[in-house]
Amino acid sequence: MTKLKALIFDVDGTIAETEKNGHRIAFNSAFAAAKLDWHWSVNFYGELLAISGGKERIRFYIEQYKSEELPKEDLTNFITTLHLAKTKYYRQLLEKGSIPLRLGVERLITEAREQGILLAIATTSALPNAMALVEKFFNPDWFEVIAAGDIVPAKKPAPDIYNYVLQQMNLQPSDCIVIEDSYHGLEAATAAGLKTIVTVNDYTKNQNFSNALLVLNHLGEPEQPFKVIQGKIQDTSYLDLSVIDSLLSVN
Ligand code: XBP
Ligand code: MG
Repeated sequence: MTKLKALIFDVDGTIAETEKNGHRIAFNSAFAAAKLDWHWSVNFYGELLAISGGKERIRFYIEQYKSEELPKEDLTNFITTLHLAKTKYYRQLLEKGSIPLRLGVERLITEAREQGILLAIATTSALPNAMALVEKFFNPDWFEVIAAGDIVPAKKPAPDIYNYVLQQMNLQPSDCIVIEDSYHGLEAATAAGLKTIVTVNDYTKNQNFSNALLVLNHLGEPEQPFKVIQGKIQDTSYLDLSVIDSLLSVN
């Protein structure tokens, strides 16, 4: 009998590799459309990911690197307009299929639906971006709550977005497992009392995941086994609900 009631998914870097080939490209397209000669390379964007949230990331970049170029008074409007354009480009990239799901995500979500395990999303990304991804690959109705962007005052690593999801679902942290990809995400979930499985990617593979239940390179498939980076797990090649349950019973 399963103890698990809900799976809570992060979006960016977890459900899909959205950062390098999605958000980053969209930011650069928005900069070009605004006639700004700004360009965020793959490596530089990795550094900028220390700042959660697209609007916050643009503001940080301007303050650190471009403070001479822009008037201070309407900076917030300027950032909002730039970010709206970025959202448009990001959604176009998703719609045309440039950003595939990560390995094992569709399988695990299908299994959860079949077994009556609830699903939720907790992301720092703006709601239109999260919705575009859910609509492309899934169906918003499959998720009890899609918590995104500015719905809470403080973004990850603050626990707000996870606390919000728990409140909306009326569940306890011990009822749920979070799937995340980053240190910020893990810290947010942990601070909300939630246990977390991390699937790393190129941007996050060297981060500190000592608070995670398990760290994998991806969720795996029967024919495409995951690598266990941290933690103990039964002899299996992919993460399914029975593996999650067995993890919960020993932790
Ligand atoms: C990732 C983020 C987001 C995206 C950009 O959050 O920090 O800011 O990089 O998205 P998570 P927006 O991994 O929690 O989903 O431009 O829409 O903010
Ligand atoms: Mg993430």
